[in-house]
Amino acid sequence: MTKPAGYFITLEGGEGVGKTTNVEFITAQLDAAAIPWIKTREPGGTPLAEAIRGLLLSKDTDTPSDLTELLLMFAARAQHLDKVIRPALEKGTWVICDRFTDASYAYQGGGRGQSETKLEVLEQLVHSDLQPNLTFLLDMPVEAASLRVDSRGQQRDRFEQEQLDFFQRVRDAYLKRAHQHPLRFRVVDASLNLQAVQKQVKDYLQPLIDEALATRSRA
Ligand code: Z5A
Repeated sequence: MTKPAGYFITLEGGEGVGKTTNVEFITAQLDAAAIPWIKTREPGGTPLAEAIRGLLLSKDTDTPSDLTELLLMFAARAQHLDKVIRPALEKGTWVICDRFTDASYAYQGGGRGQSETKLEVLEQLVHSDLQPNLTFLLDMPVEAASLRVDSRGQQRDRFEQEQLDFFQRVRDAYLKRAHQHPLRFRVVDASLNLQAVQKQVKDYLQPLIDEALATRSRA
């Protein structure tokens, strides 16, 4: 009997749309169904990848060129996949990841203007064999999301200090990705109150949980 592989779920969206908040909500749903999970994030998720994250988000190092930024995102991702994501999925553990490759298409592609060809080459190189089973795109107008970030009262990192037109290009690129991959993406209206957002997330998540429970009961 082969052990069922875990599901790979990613959360995407611009700054402050509620990804971290909804990672917690999803893991609570998995706990309720006794499904094993880990939560992780990008860039980051391993000591080396977290060190790369520190360099990428810092305002104090010399500013990376757009190509350097893109390559560092995928370098961190390769490490994260090898050390954390693939081993967990192979054990049957679900992986809930705050951002993944769609963020590179949105930020380095849409935001910085790196070509889709470069992104596709790196995606092929790093994870041609693996895509998320489900991607939540938390979508809302960039002005309102920016107010949420301000309300946290923390210092803005190197990405968060970009202007609204940058975040509008990021949002547009995410919506384009969702349109190109309709089977994998679920677009959630993140501008609603938390209860309404979590109802949408739960409605989209439940079929996967039901499928996993049915597989378990047949095993
Ligand atoms: N990046 C990249 O460029 N390329 C890549 O390939 C990858 C990443 C993987 C770090 O990401 C940066 O890396 C990111 C893009 C780049 N920079 N930006 N911008 P990050 O995910 O760590 O950074 P972030 O997007 O800024 O995440 P965040 O600030 O932690 O936001 P969030 O997780 O989406 O939101 P939150 O913390 O859950 O919620 C924000 C606040 O809103 C908080 O006070 C909540 O209580 C509140 N909230 C949440 N939901 C609601 C609702 N529904 N109503 C009202 N208030 C709410």
